[in-house]
Amino acid sequence: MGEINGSSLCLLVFFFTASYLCQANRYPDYTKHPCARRCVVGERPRTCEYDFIQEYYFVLTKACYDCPFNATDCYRPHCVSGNGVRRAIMTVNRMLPGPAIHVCHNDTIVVNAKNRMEGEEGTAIHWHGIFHHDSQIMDGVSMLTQCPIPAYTSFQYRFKAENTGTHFWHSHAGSQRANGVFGSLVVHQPDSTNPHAALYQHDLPEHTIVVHDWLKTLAMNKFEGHYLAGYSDEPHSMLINGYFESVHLTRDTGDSSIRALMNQCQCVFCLQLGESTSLEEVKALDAAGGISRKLSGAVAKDTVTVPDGGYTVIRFVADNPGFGFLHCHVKFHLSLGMGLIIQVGKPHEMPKPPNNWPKCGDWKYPREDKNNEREGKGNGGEGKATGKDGGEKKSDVETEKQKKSPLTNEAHGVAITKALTSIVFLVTLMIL
Ligand SMILES: [Cu+2]
Repeated sequence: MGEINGSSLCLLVFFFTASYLCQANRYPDYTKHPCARRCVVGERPRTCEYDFIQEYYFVLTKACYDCPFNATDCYRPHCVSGNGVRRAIMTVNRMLPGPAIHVCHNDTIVVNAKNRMEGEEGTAIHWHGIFHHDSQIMDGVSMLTQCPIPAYTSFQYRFKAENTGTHFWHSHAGSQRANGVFGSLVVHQPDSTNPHAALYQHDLPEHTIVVHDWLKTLAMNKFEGHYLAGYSDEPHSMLINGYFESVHLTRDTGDSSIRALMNQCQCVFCLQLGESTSLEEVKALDAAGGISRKLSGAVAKDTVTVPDGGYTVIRFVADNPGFGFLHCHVKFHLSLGMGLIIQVGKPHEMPKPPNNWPKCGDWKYPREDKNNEREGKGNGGEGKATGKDGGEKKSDVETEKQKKSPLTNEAHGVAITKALTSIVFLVTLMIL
């Protein structure tokens, strides 16, 4: 993930688990969701449903009463206090971070994502860290695995919590994540199967901490300002669970302990070579035996940090047919082209979407309608004579392709563009 240098477009989320957290009970209580339970071996998996209402919102609304002057008011329902600077934001259920999802391994997560952003951009929710075997179409990557969810429509995500761990969810459309659309997603397991169980005295949903960067303006202001007017790309604040304050943690005092799960931003094999590193240099270094590998017991990650001017070697098993988006999690860098689509398997090997799966993409008049126009059968009988030129045939071919492919035409365009521009990506990806 590693979004420490960017503006709020760059989101840095660390999850810690701690047995003591000041005022832990003050957050809206998704920790009391029926699925946020102690996991037991042999228990029947549950279906865990959540409603996500995504809308424009604001820091320090009337719901905050006298916040920040009366600190207690800052913890009222629907009060988002941020860093104390009033600004428009985007939220899910008027919370920052959004609802925390805590489930047990193999539960089914159902999220009814409702886009209530007033006639503006579409959205999609990505479940960062979830493998999505056989549910790859639920990965929530806008214009890759699904069309954006238009305003005032909804989309139901449904997938199995197949891999345990401390993950998070976030919007994968535009700059919405930086504007507040994210939250934690923890897949728990019984103590007896948890290799880290001995590290905890208490492993409770209310001890999840989300640390994230924050802006005092809409992310677009920062983002466009950076590229077009030389603004800094640094974030203005760091927030902890959406609040601008310190959180007190204690270490090993009595029955308290800090158990940090920093499953992001740790380098396993990183070597910084200089101001820049070419692929050829990395290959030459590897050929000379200069890159060691840990092929057993390596830390499993969904995000790694690439040192500035250096490289990172990653390895993964391509056992999940579908289209995956490998990209820099720093929005500024992604926009420069640091992203590519990885296709695993052939289209016929990929999970098929339901029949009524929403489609998106370009549209133009189909040929039969144009023929009707030419023959005077269309509106007014004055359709322009387009003839049977190659352009029309191409259009038909494209339409057929679009029917067959799980990707839209536009998504293919994005794929090609990203693949080409990824040449500047300083990550050396080596599938060993
Ligand atoms: Cu992500």
